[in-house]
Amino acid sequence: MGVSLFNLEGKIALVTGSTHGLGMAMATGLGKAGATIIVNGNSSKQKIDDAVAHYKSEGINALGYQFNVANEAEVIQAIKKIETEVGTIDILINNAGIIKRTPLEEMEVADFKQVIDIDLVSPFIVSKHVVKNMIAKKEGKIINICSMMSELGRNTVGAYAAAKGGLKMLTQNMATEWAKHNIQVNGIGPGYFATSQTAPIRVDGHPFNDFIVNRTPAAKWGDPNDLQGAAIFLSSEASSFVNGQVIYVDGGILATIGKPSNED
Ligand code: GCO
Repeated sequence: MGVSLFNLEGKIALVTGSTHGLGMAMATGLGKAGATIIVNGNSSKQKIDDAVAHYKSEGINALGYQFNVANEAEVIQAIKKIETEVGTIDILINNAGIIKRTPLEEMEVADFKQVIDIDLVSPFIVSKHVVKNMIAKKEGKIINICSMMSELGRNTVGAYAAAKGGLKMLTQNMATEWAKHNIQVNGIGPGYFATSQTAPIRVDGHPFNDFIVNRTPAAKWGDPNDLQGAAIFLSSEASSFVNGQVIYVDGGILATIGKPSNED
């Protein structure tokens, strides 16, 4: 018992969407706990190479693989390549995702479907192909990045809420089906964090910026590094009997009804 409980030495972790933002923050946490990081993005090779260089500058062993998590053929090819060149994946964090902020009555069906495809179907696709070797090894960790919108609705993010609500239930079903293989599947639900994804609603003076600070008992936006502890916990021996749970790292948003703006 003790420090080895959280030690990820010798583990290989694939974090989708880990060239920036929350994915990079969580992958950095796993890397500093000893894991080798498989960096993924669907962007340019240069962006992935730059991200790998950043991880290495932090003393983290990292390798980059460009593939689109929504394209099953690309996923199959990439996982085969990773398993050949690096080794079987011990930890999978399904982080890659998009958001489209449009009132439902104005949203194009194609846009709605794209959000569902990337935020809900892709974690299924990647998990389906990574879990094969986890089942063979009788060991594995899968973490799905959920959201406040796994529990709550908000104006203009209906497609995203549908996807993230579904991802919470998919997490519970993956846990149900794969726990017998000593594979723990859980979720992390970030609150509101200062990232490029929230930049448009976080600018000073934006009504949403003030709203979130007031709605969050910790009275601030989260720092992406605040997610590292939950990611390490759910990737390590410390969570070997935790299945199907979503850990909300939200500064207390889901714990409260909120307060009037003139109240401290
Ligand atoms: C929004 C935000 C949220 C956060 C996060 C909250 O528009 O409401 O972008 O979706 O990004 O998902 O958990």
